[in-house]
Amino acid sequence: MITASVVIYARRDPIPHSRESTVSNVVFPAGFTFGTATSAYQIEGAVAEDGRAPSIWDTFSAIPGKVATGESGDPACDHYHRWPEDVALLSELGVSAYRFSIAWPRVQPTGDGALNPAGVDFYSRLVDALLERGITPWVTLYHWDLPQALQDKGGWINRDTAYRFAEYAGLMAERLGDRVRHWITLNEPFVSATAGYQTGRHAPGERLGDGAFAATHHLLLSHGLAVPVLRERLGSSAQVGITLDLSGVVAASDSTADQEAARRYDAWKNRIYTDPVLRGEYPKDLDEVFPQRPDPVRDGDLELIAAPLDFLGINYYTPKLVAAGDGPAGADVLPWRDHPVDDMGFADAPETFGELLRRLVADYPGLPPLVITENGVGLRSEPATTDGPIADTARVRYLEGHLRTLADAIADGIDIQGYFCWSLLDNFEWAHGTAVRFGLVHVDFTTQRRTPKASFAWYRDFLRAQRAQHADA
Ligand code: IFM
Repeated sequence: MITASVVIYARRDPIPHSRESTVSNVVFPAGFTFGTATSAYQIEGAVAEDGRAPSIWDTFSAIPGKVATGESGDPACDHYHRWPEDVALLSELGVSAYRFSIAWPRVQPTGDGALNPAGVDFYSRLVDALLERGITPWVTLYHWDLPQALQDKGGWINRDTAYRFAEYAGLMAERLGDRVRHWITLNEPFVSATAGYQTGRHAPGERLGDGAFAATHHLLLSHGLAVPVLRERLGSSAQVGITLDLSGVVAASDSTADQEAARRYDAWKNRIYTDPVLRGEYPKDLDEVFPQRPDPVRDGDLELIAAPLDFLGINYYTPKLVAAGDGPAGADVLPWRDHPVDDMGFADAPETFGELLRRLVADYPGLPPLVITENGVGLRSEPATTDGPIADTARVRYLEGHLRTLADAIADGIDIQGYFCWSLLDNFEWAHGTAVRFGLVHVDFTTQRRTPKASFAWYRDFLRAQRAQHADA
């Protein structure tokens, strides 16, 4: 009998959804971090400049048909050249923090050996510019852009990649640790492992079936190896965490088949990551999810993976409605029933976010403080060009609802310390190319013109109101 989970097994009636909800009168705790987030491959471009070597995403997106629009991450938002403009936008937005990732192949082109000074300088300048404007940098070390040279040796299927990652993490801590206190090892290892090595939807495009579990384990191991290295190089004031993408899971019906599928999907999507990181063990139903898996787990690995964290990063977007089927873990994800935002499959269902947070607290005693490291909505319907601010009211409503839910969770005593909206800019949305837009700022990918959307103004005003309420207190 599996008891621990963050899943909602029961079939539910449509979730009541208050359209009147507003966060304008909610005061988050003093010192709460409000930010926005991006990742290197999705915004930087300049993939062949200043010594950067190819990543798995350069290789993958060059294969016809892998990215729906035929694009790659070059130039994306050309942030490598336009970063001063983007830092100015962050400043205008009024965020207290900015989460960005380091492109491993820019700073250590082959994933081994000495750093590339030109690549490191780029991030060093960015960090300085943020600090000058009073914006705290939060660095993610791995957001999916593995050096191709490491993939040529097996990528995350090869245990050695985990050791290479810990070495890279230590080198970056040496270079930026005098100014950066907040470090995230991995972004969404679930996506790296399953989309990259099980379903093949993402780079490197492998379809290894249950063999993908080796990638899962080596990603988690890389995190476990990097944590003590970061602590040793950064000292006691460092804040070190990992970011997991977690979903509320709802069974599509009361049938035993759908209930069991929801449980397996929850293991595959959530618990294969939360259980090792927070408890030092894989879930008991792992055999059902990866029955033919290799066994890459060695003595001592799980102790490393469960090293205490300063925070757990959570990326939350949309709940999953799950039925028995032919997909991974014997489960299929159906379209969410209520409040679809558009045809991208996102649901504006903030209550499921609150349920997820509460279940985490219930299932994992000693849970570290939580930071929402991504939350936002992707829209296919936004235009490629614009003459003025786009009225993205669906995004504003989504953000409002999720922030309200967060405030309620904090009021209930859940230790949540930060929130990062995904994303500052429309960007390269992986296999969707630039066809799906997540930004608070519209990017015209032909001219690279940036135009803040209505959601930018809304978030800016919300942040101003938070500051004013604290100033008055
Ligand atoms: O764009 C991605 C990001 O890279 C990781 N989290 C989910 C986002 C939206 O799909």
